[in-house]
Amino acid sequence: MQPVRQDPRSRNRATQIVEKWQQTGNRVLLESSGAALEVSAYGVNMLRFRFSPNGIFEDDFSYAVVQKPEAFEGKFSLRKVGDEFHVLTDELVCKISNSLNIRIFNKAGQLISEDERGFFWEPYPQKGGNQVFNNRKIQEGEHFFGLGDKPTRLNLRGLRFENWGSDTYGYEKNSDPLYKNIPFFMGLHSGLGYGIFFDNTFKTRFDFGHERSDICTFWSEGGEMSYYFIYGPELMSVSEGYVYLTGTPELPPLWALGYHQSKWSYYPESKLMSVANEFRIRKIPCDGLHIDIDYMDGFRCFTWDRQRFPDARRMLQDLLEDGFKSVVIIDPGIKIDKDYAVYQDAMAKDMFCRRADGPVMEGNVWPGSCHFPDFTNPEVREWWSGLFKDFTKSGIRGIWNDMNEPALFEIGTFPEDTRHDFDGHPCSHRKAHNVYGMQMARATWEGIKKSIYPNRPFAMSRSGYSGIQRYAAVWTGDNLATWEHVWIANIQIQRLSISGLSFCGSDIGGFIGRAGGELFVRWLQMGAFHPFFRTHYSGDYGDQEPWSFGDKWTALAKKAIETRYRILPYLYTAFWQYTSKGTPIVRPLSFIDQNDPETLFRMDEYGFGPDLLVCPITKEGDEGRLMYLPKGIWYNFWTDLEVEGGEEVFVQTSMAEIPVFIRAGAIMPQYPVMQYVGEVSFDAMPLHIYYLHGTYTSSLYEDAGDFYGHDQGNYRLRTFELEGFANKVDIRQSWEGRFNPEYTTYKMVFHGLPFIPAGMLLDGKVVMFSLDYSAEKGSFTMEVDKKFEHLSLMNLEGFAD
Ligand code: MIG
Repeated sequence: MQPVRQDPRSRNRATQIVEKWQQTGNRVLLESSGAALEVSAYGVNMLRFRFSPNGIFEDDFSYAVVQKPEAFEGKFSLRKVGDEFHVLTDELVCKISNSLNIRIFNKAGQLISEDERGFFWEPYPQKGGNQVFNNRKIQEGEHFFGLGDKPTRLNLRGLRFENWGSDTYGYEKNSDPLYKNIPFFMGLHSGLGYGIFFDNTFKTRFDFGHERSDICTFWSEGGEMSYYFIYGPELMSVSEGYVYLTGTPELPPLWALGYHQSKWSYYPESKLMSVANEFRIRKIPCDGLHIDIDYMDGFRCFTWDRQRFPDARRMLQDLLEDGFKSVVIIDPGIKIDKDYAVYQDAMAKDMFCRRADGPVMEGNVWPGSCHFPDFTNPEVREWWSGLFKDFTKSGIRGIWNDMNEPALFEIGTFPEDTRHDFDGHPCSHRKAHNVYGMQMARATWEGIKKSIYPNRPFAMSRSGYSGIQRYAAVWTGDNLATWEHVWIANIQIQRLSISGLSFCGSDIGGFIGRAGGELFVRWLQMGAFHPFFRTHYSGDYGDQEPWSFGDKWTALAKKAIETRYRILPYLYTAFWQYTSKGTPIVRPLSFIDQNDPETLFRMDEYGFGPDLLVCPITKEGDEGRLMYLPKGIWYNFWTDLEVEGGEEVFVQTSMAEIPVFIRAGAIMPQYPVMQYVGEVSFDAMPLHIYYLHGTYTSSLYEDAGDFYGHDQGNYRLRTFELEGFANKVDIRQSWEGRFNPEYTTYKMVFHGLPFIPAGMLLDGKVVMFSLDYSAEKGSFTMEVDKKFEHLSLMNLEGFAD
């Protein structure tokens, strides 16, 4: 092997000529000056780049990526063209220079992304490895998005970040790092969107033109320079491509999309039960009740405090009968206590992390001195999963993984020398830190999945690495009860969602401090349009239940939660799209219309599922606000007023609602209000039809809302095609799957019809119908058998045609 030549700037890079090149299947290998580059194809728009300073690659193992290049069957070839090497798919041309510099073009010849210095490294002997870098040029007008939970403005241009999962109690705007480690970002310039996933679990850093305004760099304190390049050009498909690589989650149980109430902590039993009763008495819908650490016996995981909860099983069953699903918290720290069964078992089986010099690693958390399972060891995960068997059979339906950054009191996290198995690739905490939380969530999810089968599991996690979405919903941690935090939560949820983590939410009302009624209600109104909808608070500053702020606010809180229950079938359909195709549920405006330059600068408004547009109110006293609607026609969700998008408008609301719009052409299913998922069955499914002069396609996905029947075809996916004319509207319905919901008819509500309906054809036949007219909204309602394939509603003129 040739010695690596020193770069004048003291950093190393390949500087000579590519002396070897070869292709094997979907992989290409180039060697230059002792360094090596492997390029492989994962899809026509998806390439992976791996570099090695000395020609030796690590064992190819990833906790994040679930795909293999072998699965890609399209064209992939290598050509030597003059001084360069070209790697080609049907969509991409990647040009590699002799010094292994890379430029990537689409097939139209447009430059998508290019290296500046490209790959280089710095020997890091004191840590036993290299720091690996990648430098790229920022293109003119380029915007950057992604990176998970960063609490900062949406466009990352000009900023610099670090990924090192941390317990950031009371974080603020621009705090960094936070709990999650998602080394994935997207770039957009000249209408070309792409993404880069840097699959490296060491501490990683990203700079989007902060140090040098036209340079984007990402680097790591160890491991390999291995990254995936995903081309869109649509940002939405880049985000989907990332989820394709890192894995889709299972569909959650429908109840988990309902409202959740949480506090640190509801205890004893009588307190928890009175909160539950209060929901039912006041008729405020609620599905999830969260039980925080004080249920444990001296903070010992998998135990109950018998004084506070004398008969957990009976209590949990009573709650289930009343429609409440209990979610209990679990921590990674296992109390050092020789009389505690979980501790004894773990010690006997050698399940805990050890220090480099041998002893079991010890750290302080809630229970006092603890040891910590090494979740990066498959045997430990198996053991941990097994602990849920007895624990959940009492009636627990969800598990909440906390403190899994991992967090320690006093010293923050594990000492660097702590050893980890890393699935058979032994390493120190420097490499395992950022995946520890994900592997805990994985073991928990597998445990609860097995133990409550055939019910679907629900798990949530505070920390996580790329791929965490396969195992858990996430929340944004210990925020504050301030107006600024409504703004922060709004951005974090958009960012998490495009970073593969659509099942996300914030602690509504703020975890630390106490919201007033108005702040609480405004936050709740936004949370009703976030995928995970939970109020949680620390309990140190006063109550934060929907009825804690006086009657006026209680009524408004109730209305916000009821709205959530109405839109559940729409949201569930968006979840189906997410879990099957990776489509982000929440989408920034730039993901809705990236060719409209105005959207690139917006971050308050966001899309919720395919057809809703939401704009939270983040200032005290405001009863309306300026917002931007993407191009097209929109209906005010509350008043039915039509608005033409493409410009900023002032939207008047009240304390009762925040601005919400629905896209013209959409057909939106809604449930009647219920107190919890499945409480009532109904005969007529409300379908809201928003007239459009033109065509539009909507879907409705349904299944049992729980269990695994949908894997065997027991689901129903309906497609509605709307076509609107001046005097007529056509709706064509088709479906697949054999799930047959109980309702027999649709209660169709037509919004914005430009004509008065006088005749109807159902599957070609003239039928009699009766219409209800609402003068307030100008909408028409009628009931129709759910099995139609083609419905035409028209005015007299249209009928005469
Ligand atoms: O050190 O379990 O973010 O949601 O209520 C605090 C108690 C530990 C931090 C979590 C928070 C939870 C709290 N936990």
